[in-house]
Amino acid sequence: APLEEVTLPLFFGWFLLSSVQEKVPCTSMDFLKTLDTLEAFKKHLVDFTGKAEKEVDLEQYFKPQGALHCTTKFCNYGKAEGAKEYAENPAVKESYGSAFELSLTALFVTPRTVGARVSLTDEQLKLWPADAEKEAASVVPAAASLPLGSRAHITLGCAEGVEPVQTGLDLLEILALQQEGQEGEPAEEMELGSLKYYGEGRWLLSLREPVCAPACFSSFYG
Ligand code: ACK
Repeated sequence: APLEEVTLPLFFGWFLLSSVQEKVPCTSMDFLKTLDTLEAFKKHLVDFTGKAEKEVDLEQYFKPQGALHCTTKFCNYGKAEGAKEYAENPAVKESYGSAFELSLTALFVTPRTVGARVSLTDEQLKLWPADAEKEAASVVPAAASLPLGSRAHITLGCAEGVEPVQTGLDLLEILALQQEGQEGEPAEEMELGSLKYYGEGRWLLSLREPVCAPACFSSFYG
């Protein structure tokens, strides 16, 4: 078989450059540190602990998941549907190894994951699989009608026993609620931006200043 048929990666994506591999987790830690001290958060603590009285240390609750990246296509070494087609897309081939600037526009937290929303430019959307949102429709039915790129995120941490694929699904859930017209319950004006609560332990912080994260478009074999 030709080499590329046997060497499809686990996934393609943008990998944050080392200059921001530290900065983004710091911003996230600052956010988590503040979040679990807020009265609004304590009021809904049962979402995280199952018990109202219990406390939670969000910095310990979420475990880091390795090098920060924004997945474009999960290929599973070629076993995922559309993996080969994606790898052969001329836009993907041309951009492979190139630098991009990702714009992080929100941070979100659920009892399962913490992540950053990535708002893709038109140029970046050329590398986004057409079915990335539709693929999630079995879990988040409204996802199929969300704009292309809605799922784009960086996983910052997962709760014990939670797989990182959950982060994008959690983001889609929140965006689906917004699309239905749920604006979220305003919870707090923070230095980083305004925090809203979407029920069931879902929190979204819209960043006042988007974080610009230089990243390299590449792939991960593991
Ligand atoms: O945090 P992530 O975006 O979620 O990065 C990891 C990466 O691939 C390696 O596991 C993502 N991932 C895993 N399974 C899937 C899937 N079925 N669809 C989309 N992304 C996935 C995971």
